[in-house]
Amino acid sequence: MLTVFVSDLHLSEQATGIRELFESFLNGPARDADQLYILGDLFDYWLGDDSLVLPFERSIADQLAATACAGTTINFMPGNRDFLAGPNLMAAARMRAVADSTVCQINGRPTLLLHGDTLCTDDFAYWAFRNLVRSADWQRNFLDQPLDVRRQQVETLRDRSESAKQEKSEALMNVNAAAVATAFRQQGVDRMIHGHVHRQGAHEDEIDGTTCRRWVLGDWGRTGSYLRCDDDDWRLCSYPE
Ligand code: LP5
Ligand code: MN
Repeated sequence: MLTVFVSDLHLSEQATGIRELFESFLNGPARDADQLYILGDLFDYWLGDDSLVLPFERSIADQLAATACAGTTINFMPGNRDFLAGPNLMAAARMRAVADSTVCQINGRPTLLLHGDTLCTDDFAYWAFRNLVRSADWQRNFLDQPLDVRRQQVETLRDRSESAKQEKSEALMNVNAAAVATAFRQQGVDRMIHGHVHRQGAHEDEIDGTTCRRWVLGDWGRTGSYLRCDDDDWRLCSYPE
């Protein structure tokens, strides 16, 4: 059994290098795997499933569907940039939707999977923003607007988010240790995988006398980052190696 995990690719029409890297990953390590998990922020942003009419969005969905048809089960968890991904994207890309903070059996081991933003509990400004855009009313109003208006709003939001981040410390934008411990305790697991913070690493924390292991996926740039899990070895890898 081979399972691979990625997150934080931030695919966009402009970032052609990452698109090519991901396409080759889908035809390589992902095709060799039984399961591919995408733990959020596959897209730089997802404006709603009606964007599947656009050539870039459609081509990514088609590439994912081709890998799924070749035999890899693809599981998609939304991130803070693509939480508007809906059933039409899942169907077009032949992906299975997995909710944030779900315990899945990964090669027979119960493992908590998250995007990772919910572990960043010190970032109050982000939480205010998150609560707003995750409300059903807000999403309905947003999706009622034409695609080009939504794109304009999100471009403005990206600028505001980038300047807000300049004012925040690295520690504030990282996971909160108590939130990590609470997640392990509440879910009753000793393994966790997430992305979002862009700090690839494997961590071991002693929680209530149990060694808990947490793998953090890296973001994609000139190279890709993925976690490769076979039955007895879970390893963070670069792509290409
Ligand atoms: O994404 P990343 O890692 O760079 O930064 C995140 C947090 N920022 C965000 C914003 C997204 O990056 C923007 C793209 C989302 C597209 C979603 C599409 C549908 C929604 C459309 C909304 C118009 O998530 C950042 C965190 C960082 O992670 C680390 O955890 O710090 O949070 C922020 O920077 C948020 C700011 O602190 C507050 C933003 C204030 C803007 C308020 C505008 C409200 C509504 C705007 C409507 C036009
Ligand atoms: Mn994210």
